Amino acid sequence: MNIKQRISACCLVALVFLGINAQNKGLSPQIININNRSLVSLEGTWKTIVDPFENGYYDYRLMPLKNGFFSDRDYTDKTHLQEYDFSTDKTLSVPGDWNTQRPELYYYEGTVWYRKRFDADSIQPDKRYFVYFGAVNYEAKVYLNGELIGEHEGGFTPFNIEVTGKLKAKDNSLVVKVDNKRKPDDVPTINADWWNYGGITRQVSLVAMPRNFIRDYMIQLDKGNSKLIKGWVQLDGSQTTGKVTIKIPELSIEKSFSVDRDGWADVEIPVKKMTLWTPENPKLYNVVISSANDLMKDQIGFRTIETHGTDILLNGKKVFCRGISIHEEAAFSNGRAYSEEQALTLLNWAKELGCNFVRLAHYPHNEFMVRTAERLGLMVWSEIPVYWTIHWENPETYANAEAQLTDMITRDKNRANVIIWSIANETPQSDARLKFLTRLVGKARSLDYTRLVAAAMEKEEIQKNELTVHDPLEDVLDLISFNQYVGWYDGTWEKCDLVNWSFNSNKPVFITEFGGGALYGLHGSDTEMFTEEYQEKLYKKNIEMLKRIKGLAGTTPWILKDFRSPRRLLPEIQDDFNRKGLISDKGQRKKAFFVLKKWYQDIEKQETPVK
Ligand code: GCB
Repeated sequence: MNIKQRISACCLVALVFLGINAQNKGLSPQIININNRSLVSLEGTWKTIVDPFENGYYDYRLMPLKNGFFSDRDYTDKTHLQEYDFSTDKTLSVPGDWNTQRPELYYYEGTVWYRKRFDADSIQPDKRYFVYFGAVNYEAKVYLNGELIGEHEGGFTPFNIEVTGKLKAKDNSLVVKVDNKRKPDDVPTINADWWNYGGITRQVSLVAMPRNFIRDYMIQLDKGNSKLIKGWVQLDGSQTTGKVTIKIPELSIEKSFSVDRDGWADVEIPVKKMTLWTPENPKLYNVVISSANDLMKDQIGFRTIETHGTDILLNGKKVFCRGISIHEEAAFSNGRAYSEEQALTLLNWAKELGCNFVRLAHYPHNEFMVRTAERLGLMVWSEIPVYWTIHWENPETYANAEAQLTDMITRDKNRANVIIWSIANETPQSDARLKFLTRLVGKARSLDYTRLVAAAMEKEEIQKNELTVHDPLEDVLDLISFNQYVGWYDGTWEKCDLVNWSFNSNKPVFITEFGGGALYGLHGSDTEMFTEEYQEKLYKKNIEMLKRIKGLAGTTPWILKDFRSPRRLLPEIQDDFNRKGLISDKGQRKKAFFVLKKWYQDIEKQETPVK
C-alpha cells in the first residue's frame, strides 16, 4: 500500500469509529497551517453560564431540551419565564482556562456555556467558511444560530466545522457547551497528575477558504534520504483536479504534480544541496504550494531522523538529546498556556538550561509551542494523553485515542523539530493494553513513516538493584524509553550509586523522566525531602548513574517548571503544585537547575554522547 492507500484505509477505519465515537460529529477534516489562512478572530470576551446540573441541556427527566441554552434567547420580554440570560451573566476570556480566571471556578469540573455574537457581513458567495478551535477541554458541543453543528471530544487537539451557508450577515450566535467532567472511559481517564483546566483553551477563528482549497500536505524528506523531498498534497472541494505546484525559491525548486480524482497529489522532489535543519542551525525554507484556486505558504525545515543500534541519528549524525519535560502551563500565571509569548518564555528557559530537546508532556501542546521550538532549534517529543490506566478493552476509548493521535500528527507532521511521536505514558502491562498500544503504533507509522515512534514505559527491578525495562511493547517501538524515579519514589538518592541498568534490545535508551520535588527557598540537609539541597543531590546522583547507562541517547528530566496538580496536597510545600520543577511556579531557578545545566554544557562541549 502506498501512503495514500494507507491514509484512505485509515480514514475509513476512522469513519467507522466516528460512528461509534458519539462525541466526534459534524466535523470537517482538519485544515492545517491555520495561522497562514484568511482568519477572523473570534477571541476575546465571551459571555458564559456556569451550569453544574446541565440545566441548559436536559429537562428534569434528563431528556435533552429542544430549546436549551444553545437557543441563546434574549431575555427582554419579562412577562414570560426564562431561567437564563447570557447577556447579563458573567464573562470569560477566550482563549483561556476558567480555573484561573475566576476564583469560584478553581476546582470546577462540569459544564460552562460560552457564547459569542458576531457579524459576518463580508461573507463572499465564492468562499467556504469554517469555525476553527485550537482546543476545547474536554468535550465541546458547538451551536451556530441555535443549530448543533459539531461535537468534539479530547482536550488538546484542533477541530474545524464547516459553516458555509449557515452564517448570517449580522448577529450570529456561536454557543459552545464545554464540559470537562472526567470520565473513566476518556483519554485521559479520571486520574492524572495535572490540573484539569477547563474551557476554550486555545484560539478560535472563522476561516474563509476558496471553494476548492489546499487542506493538508506533507512536505518532508524521505526517511533517511536527504536527497529526496517526498510527500503529498490534499485538496478539498468539488473540483479538485488539475495540478499543484511546489516552490522553494531559495533552492530554485518549482515542480508541478497531477492531482487525482480524490484531490490527492503525490510529491517527489530530488534535491541536490540544501541546509538541513539542526538545533545549532534551525534553518527553515519558505515553501509555497499552489493549486488552481489556492495558494499556501509555510516555513519548512528538512532533516532526517533514524536510529542505528543504540544511536539516534539526526541527518545521519549521532545526537544526544539534552532535554527537559514541559507541561503546557504558563510561566508565572500557571494557567493553561496558549500564546506565542508564553511559549517563548518556557522554551527560552529550556534553552538557558542547555537543551536541544523538549518533551511536550502529556498531550499535544498548542501549535505555537511546536513552531516556536522549531525556530529556537529544540527537537520535540510530542505525545497523546494515553496515561496510566486507560480502559484498554473499550473500542470507544481506542477510537478516541486514535483520533487524538491522528489530529496531532496531522497538525504537526511538517515540523522538522518533531522527531518522536509518543503514544502513551506509564501504562501498566496487560494483554489488552499491549493490543491497544500496538495498534496505535501501527496507526502512527501509517500516517507518518519518517519519524520515530515511542512511549514512556516503566522500569522494572528484576533483582535487588538490577534495573531494566521488560515490556513487550518495546518490540514495536524505536526507543527503550521509560520513566524512572530512583532517589524519589524508589529509595533515596543513595540508591543511584548501587544500581545497574541493562537492556535486552539494541535500541537507543531514552529516560523520559527522572527527578524529585523541592520547594524553592526551602533549605536544609540534602537528606531532607523537598529541600533544594535534596533535589540538587538527587540530580547529581542521577546524572552519575545515567553516565553509566550504555546506549543512553537522551533524557528529559521531570520537569522544567512546578505545575498545578490536584494530587499534590502537602500544605506549605506543595499547596496544589507538583514541585519537581527546576524552576518554581514564580520563575525562580532552584539549585538543581544549575546541576543539569552544567551537565548539558559538558555534553555540548564534548560534542559526543555519554556512553
Ligand atoms: C510520572 C508521571 C508524571 C508525574 C510524575 C510525578 O511518572 O509520568 O505525569 O507528574 O511521575 O511527579 O510523579
